[in-house]
Amino acid sequence: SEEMKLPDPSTLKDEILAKYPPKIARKRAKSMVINDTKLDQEVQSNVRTIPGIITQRGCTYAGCKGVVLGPTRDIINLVHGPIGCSFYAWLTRRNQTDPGPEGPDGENFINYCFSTDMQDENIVFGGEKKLKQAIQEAYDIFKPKAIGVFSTCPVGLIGDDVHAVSREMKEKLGDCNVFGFSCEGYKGVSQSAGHHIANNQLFRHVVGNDDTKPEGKFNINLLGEYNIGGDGFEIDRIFKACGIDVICTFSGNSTMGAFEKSHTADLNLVMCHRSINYMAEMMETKFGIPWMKVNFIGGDSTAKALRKIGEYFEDEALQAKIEEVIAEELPKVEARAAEARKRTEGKMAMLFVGGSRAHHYQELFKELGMETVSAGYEFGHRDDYEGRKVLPTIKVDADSRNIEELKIEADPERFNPRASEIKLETLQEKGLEVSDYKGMKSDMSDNSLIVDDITHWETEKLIEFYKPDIFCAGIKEKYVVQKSGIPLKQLHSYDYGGPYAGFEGAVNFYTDIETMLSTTIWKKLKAPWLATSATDPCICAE
Ligand code: CFM
Ligand code: HCA
Repeated sequence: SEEMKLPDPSTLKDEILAKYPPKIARKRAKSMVINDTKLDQEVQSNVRTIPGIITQRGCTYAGCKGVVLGPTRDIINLVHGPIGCSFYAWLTRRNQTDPGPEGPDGENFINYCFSTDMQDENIVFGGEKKLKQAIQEAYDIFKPKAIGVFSTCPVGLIGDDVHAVSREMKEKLGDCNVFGFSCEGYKGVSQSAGHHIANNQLFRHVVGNDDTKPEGKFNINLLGEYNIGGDGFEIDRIFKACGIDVICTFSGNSTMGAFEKSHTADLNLVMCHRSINYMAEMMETKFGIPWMKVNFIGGDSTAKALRKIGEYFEDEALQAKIEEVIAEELPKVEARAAEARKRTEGKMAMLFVGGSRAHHYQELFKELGMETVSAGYEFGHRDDYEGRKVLPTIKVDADSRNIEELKIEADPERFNPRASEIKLETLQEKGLEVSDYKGMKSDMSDNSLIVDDITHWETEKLIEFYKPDIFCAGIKEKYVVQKSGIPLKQLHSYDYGGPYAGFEGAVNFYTDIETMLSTTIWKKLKAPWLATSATDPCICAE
């Protein structure tokens, strides 16, 4: 498709900033970048949200308990805190599960909501006793393989030691792995700090506990895939067709057993880099497993990711099989895109989501002939915008504060010989992007507007300026955006649709977007705040 010439958003940026007090305007200006792909522009990110503005962000506890550990079936995730932290996080993320090889009776605690239900008394006199009782009770009823204890804000404030309690209970119970997370909501500036804490504890307490060697020929882990709307199932289907064995997915539909033997894989594939890069790095250092960034969002990206895996293993039979799968699947995807494009070509999209999807999903819009005029992450870091080239001395990521760094040393006894044989440089010589990756910035057009941790005020002004054809964000944004006449696609939950990953996912996405863009209902809506009277129905006349 012809590249669209985007309008210069400088006046928009000025107008937005003019409303803020000077100090805040200065701060927000650094998070709003008018993209120029020729320049090395810094996008300010991973800094504290300004108190008083409406942010899309969530907390550290959400990133740790909800995002990383949430999708694991057979661990009991016990929240130490007042009941609201559990109740309002109960089954709100659309990570899907299947019963697993053990069938419907296999362990699956995901539907439960476990909490110590702290009361005033526990805040005043301490909650450790109550936590011990809760661990004991959960163990007696469910006999789980593992219990994770998640700290909410008050726990850090009153000083309950979840790690000491977990150690004591692990010893007492004997056959249950109990470990804690200091993931108090305020520990970082967003969910991002919670990812890091989750990675560290999972690595320290679980990964590497089972040395059983895999039987397959091409053994990989898929990192940063959480099976939202069944994405992981679609990717598994493709891997299976290619003859690639998945030892463990971090952490969609995962089990403790899979985590425990994940260090026996030959290669780590990283899908959502933001949430799980720490695990990839630690597994590379300790077990010699290289990692590479992949993207299974979009038909072409999926094909590209598969080919990269084929190249990595340097196996002709595998590469032939991969080509066979692509030849079978991709034409169907392209045909659907071509059909949908009749109604989507030239339309404008905006994406403000999390820490990776605001980038990955631009690919699908591109395949629909659409232009992303503005995008940003809720909690991405600089490398998610600007990309990272691996030069051992340079690490762009300054990382979250207050986090105890995990010291890891290489374990020569358990180094994966096949994986470590293939050196990083060799892979880079072959042109494979290994341990480095592109950020959002280089994939966006000049003059597009990148906004980190977008505020509600900025959202309204952007909509007014661009009048985009579709806005992508989450549940908090959905209805207010739709009331202003713009359809909103949730890229967190997929609005009960999906999968959107892989080949079949791309087809689903094209159809859903085509439908949303073809309906005329949005143009008939008038925002309630523009109502002329109390009885105005807020529907525009034909
Ligand atoms: Fe990674 Fe995610 Fe995302 Fe994320 Fe999330 Fe999510 Fe997301 Mo919601 S791990 S960064 S913390 S891709 S829960 S599955 S949709 S904000 S863009
Ligand atoms: C989270 C989870 C969330 C929220 C989605 C939303 C998800 O950040 O705690 O705001 O609609 O994907 O479920 O990102």
